[in-house]
Amino acid sequence: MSSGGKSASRPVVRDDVLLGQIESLASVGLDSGGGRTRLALSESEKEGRDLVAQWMEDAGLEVRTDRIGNLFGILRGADGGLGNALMIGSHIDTVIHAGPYDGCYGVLSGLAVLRAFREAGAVPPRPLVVAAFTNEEGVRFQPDMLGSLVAVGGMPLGEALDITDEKGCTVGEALAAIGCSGGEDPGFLLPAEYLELHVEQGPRLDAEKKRIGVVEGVQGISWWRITIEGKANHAGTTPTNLRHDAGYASAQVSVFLRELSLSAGTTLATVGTIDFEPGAVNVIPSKAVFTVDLRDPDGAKLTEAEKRLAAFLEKTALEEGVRILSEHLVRFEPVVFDRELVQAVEETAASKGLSSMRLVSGAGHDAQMMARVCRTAMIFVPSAGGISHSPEEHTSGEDLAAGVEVLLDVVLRVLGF
Ligand code: HGY
Ligand code: MN
Ligand code: MN
Repeated sequence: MSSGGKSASRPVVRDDVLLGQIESLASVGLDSGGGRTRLALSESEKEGRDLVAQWMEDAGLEVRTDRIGNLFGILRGADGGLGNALMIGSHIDTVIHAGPYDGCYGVLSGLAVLRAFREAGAVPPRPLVVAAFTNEEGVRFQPDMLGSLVAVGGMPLGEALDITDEKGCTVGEALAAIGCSGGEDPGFLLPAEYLELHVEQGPRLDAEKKRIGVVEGVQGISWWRITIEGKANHAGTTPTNLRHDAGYASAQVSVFLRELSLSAGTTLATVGTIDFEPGAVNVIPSKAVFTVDLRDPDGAKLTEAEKRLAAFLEKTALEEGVRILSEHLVRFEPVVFDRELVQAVEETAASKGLSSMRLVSGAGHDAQMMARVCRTAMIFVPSAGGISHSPEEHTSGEDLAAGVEVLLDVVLRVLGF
C-alpha cells in the first residue's frame, strides 16, 4: 500500500486498545443504577470528552471543537485540506442508567480506524475525521441529535444555545460551565461521506443470528411535552363525577397511545417521563406533565399518529374538564441512506464471511442528521436480547471487533485503498 511517499502497511485495528478504551469510557459517570449517566454537557460528560480528546491527541490527530461542542479528531490527507473528508462519528453522552456501548462504540471505533492509519503510516488521499457530537440523546436538552443538527445547518447556533434544561440552564451556559465551547463555526467540517458504527439497540440481529446490520435508513421521530391542568381536591371527600383529575387524564393518554401502536402496526409510542403536582398521596393531581415519543418508518403514518393524539387530547380535555397544552419538541423525518454506501457495507460484510441483514434503525442517530448533507450509511452489530438504554446493554467482544473490521474495510474501499 503506498501513500505519502514511503510504503505503508495496511491499517490494522488493535482490538485490545479499542475494547480497553470502551471499558475506560464506560467507567466515567457510573451511577447507583448499575449503569452510567453522562447527560449532555454535564461534569461527567466533560470527563468523558477530556478522555476522548486525549486519546485523539495520543493517536496524533488534530483535535478541533466547534461552538456547539462537537469534538473532532482529524487525520489530514495527502491533499492537506479539510474538504471532501470521510467522517466516522457518533456520541458519548448517555441516557440515564445507560449501557457501555450506545454511541461510545462508534466514536472509539472511528478513533481506532484513524489510529490504524497513523500506525501504518498510511496517508489517506483526503481527510479522515472522527466526530463526537453534542447532545445526541436529547435527555437533558431537546431536540436530540442537537450537535449534528446544528452542524448540518438544521438549527441556527443561537437558537440551540438558548435551549434550556428542566432547571433553566441553557446549552450555552452548560457549554461555558464545562469549557467545551470551541472556536470553530458549526459546519466548518462537512464531509463527503459519513459512516456510523452502532450497536443495534433492538432485537433483530440477535434473534436472526446475524453478525452485521446493513442499515438502510432511520425511522421518523416525534417528541411532545404534554401539560394537563386539572383541579387539586381532597382524595377522600371528592366524588368521582366532580373530579378534574390530571393524573387520571394522563393515564388515559398512556392507554390510548398503547392502543394506537397496536392498531397502527409500525408506530411506536412511549411515555418516558411524568410528573404530578402537588404529588401527595391524598390529593387529586392538579397537574400532570409528561413526554410522548412517537416513531414510525413512514412519515405519513407518523403524522397520522400525531393527529390522532391531538384529537384524543381534545376529547379527554372535554370529558375530564381539564386544560391540555401540548408542546412539539422534535420532529425528524425518516431518512434513507446512500444506496452505494449501503451496498458497500453489505458486500464488505459478505467478503469477510459475516452474515448480515438489511434493516431500518428504530433508534435515532447523528447519521439521521448527516444524511441531509452527505452520503451516509450505518453499520450495526447485535445487542444481546435487543436491550439498550439500560445497564444490561451488552455486545460480545467478537461482535464489537467484527463491526470495526467492517468499518475499516468500508473506509479503505471508499478511499480507494
Ligand atoms: O432517541 C433515540 O432514538 C436516540 O437514542 N437518541
Ligand atoms: Mn446512540
Ligand atoms: Mn441512545
